[in-house]
Amino acid sequence: MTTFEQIAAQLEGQAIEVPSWAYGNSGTRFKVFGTPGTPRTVEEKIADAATVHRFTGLAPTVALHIPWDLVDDFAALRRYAEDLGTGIGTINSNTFQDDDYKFGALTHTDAKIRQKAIDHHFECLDVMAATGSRDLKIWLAEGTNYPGQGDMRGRQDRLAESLQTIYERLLTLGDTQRLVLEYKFFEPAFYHTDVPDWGTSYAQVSALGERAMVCLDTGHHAPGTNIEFIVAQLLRLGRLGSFDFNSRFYADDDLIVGAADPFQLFRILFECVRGGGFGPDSDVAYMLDQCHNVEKKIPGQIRSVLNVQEMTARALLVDRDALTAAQEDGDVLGANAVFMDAFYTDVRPHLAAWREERGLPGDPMAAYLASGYQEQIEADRIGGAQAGWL
Ligand code: LRH
Ligand code: MN
Ligand code: MN
Repeated sequence: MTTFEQIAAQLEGQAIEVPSWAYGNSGTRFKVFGTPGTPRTVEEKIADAATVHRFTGLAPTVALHIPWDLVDDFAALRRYAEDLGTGIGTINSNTFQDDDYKFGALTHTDAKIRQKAIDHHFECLDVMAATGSRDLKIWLAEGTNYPGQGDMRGRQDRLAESLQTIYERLLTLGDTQRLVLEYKFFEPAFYHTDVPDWGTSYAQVSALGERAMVCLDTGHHAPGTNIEFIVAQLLRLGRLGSFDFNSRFYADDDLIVGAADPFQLFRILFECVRGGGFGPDSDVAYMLDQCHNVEKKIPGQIRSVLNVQEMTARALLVDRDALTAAQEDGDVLGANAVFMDAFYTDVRPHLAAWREERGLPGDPMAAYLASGYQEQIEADRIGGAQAGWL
């Protein structure tokens, strides 16, 4: 049995990026409930993200979404974030809220519309140059609702061409920047989606070059999909760029990661540990892509990053030698027991002590709730903004 002491050092430096949009008001198409204390500006979202990091030590960067988080001076925004102890991470493009993109953006048949969408990505690259961000993340809302509505094959070809143009410009930024292409099997298009699955994303990014990767959003699969298998395969192929973590009961619910199915999160993180997708030598970016419809947002984010940390610790606890031995012996139940022993280990007391040793609160949630920050923002911020995506 592996002990917590044996794996503690590997938890050092774990980073889970938080999304700026998690701090805005959100809901469903039926109702958006306002939450007292909701940020009114990008700066206030960043201040809240920095607060999550201050109490957990787990979330050193915040992802931005353009144009939701558009400001005049991104270099100044970067300094503002750094002064608060956080950094600006992934830049997300947005081609899903403009009438011109009703029938496609990077796949559109009209070259002018395609160019407009490409230019938007160039603008995102300019933002990255100012913020020092590594990753440009692209999720496309493109597809069709009816058989025959579009030429699926032609759309793939145009997508490849548009992505190539964006990728070539990205390479001029420096040696480290990456393009990360996210897939989603449905919504807002329902008959066909242009990047519906990891295979399509993989095919598209492989054609671009080494610095183009796949983003796996845990909410973007059909029910019952073995997501950890996809993780294993993408790591094997060297193309797992990043995670958008969240959890789901039905579809793209964007609920707190690890809330609906902690065991699935454990299995995913085990494949990361197993396949070189975790630790200082890994380039895989761990991010949250969540919204908090009815709960308070900062506590929701604190709970989320702690869930990832807890399941990471449990995944590290799997006795890999014992597991391999049982697997090779054909000891079906023995192998399963090794796996489950780690999953059922309660690491929370160990993690509390681990945090205290590092000058962090043992119970970040309690410390946040006692800090007065929530009361302060509820008093100060009147008329908080809605998350941009609704
Ligand atoms: C699409 C998505 C994508 C967007 C975010 C707001 O469903 O997961 O990552 O950028 O939601
Ligand atoms: Mn996502
Ligand atoms: Mn999503």
